[in-house]
Amino acid sequence: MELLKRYEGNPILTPDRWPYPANAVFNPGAVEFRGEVLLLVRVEDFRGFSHLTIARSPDGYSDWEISPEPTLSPDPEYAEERWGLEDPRIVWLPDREEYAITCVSFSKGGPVVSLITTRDFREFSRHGSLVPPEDKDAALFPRTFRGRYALIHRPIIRGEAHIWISFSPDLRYWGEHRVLLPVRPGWWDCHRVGLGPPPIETDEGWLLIYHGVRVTASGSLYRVGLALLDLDEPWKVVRRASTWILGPREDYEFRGDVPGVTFPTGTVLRGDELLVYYGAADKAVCLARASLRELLEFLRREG
Ligand code: BMA
Repeated sequence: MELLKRYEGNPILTPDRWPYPANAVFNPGAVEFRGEVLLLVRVEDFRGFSHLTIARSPDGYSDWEISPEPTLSPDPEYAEERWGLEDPRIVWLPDREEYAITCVSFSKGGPVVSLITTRDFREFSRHGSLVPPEDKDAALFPRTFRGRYALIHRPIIRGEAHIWISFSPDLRYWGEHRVLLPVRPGWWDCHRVGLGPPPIETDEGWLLIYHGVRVTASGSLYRVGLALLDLDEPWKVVRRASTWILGPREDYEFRGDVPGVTFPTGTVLRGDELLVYYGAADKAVCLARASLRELLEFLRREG
């Protein structure tokens, strides 16, 4: 049984139907905003730099209305944004009554995670980078734990690319760093792992959708896996599925700038239906859906 079912209308967003010249549109943040699905899409221009642009749809599947110009472009005042903004993840922070966007900004020192907040997706406040480079694939939890914000991210340390969790009292000073989900030598997720969309709160724990990389003779394969974290102590992994639930298969997942990539970065939950937005082959935005209940059952069985 297929847990994540691809939408028949895939890819839902492509560079040739973008309102201005773009080489690739992919790896979007996703959120439900004012009754619509709002995607903050990574757009790569023909210099090879990325910025973020909003696309909205009333149902999350079709009728996408794309902003005619970039929503968030790299700001020259912020040195870390020199070579662009990439791969945003979006979370609503109820205590601050604003959205937290964690994206990768590309500095001279390497990729690093930046925090940008907004209430309305029109005006944005920049908070700079969170932890030193090299770091990527980050999202905050939508709530605090014993008064501390928690960040999942993927630093590269001594060449190792595991998923980490860190804590902060104020979103500025970060500590209590721990490895959360390591790569598994020999497995499909042996070379690199990184968080996908922000963690999803369920009765059984925080559902993590992550990508795992295996390097092969003809390039890297980016597939998608699942894990479950303890609800109150999210540094504890309760379950981790052994098999991937989505991987490159369709033409649009092989035909692009980086063939063999499925890279989820945003979800929208409607009742039991989970819409998962992912970048395909670093070229286009795609959609797959799952039943949240089925994903949790699968983790109970396979985790
Ligand atoms: C990762 C990120 C993603 C990209 C993926 C596949 O390291 O840079 O933006 O989609 O590689 O190229």
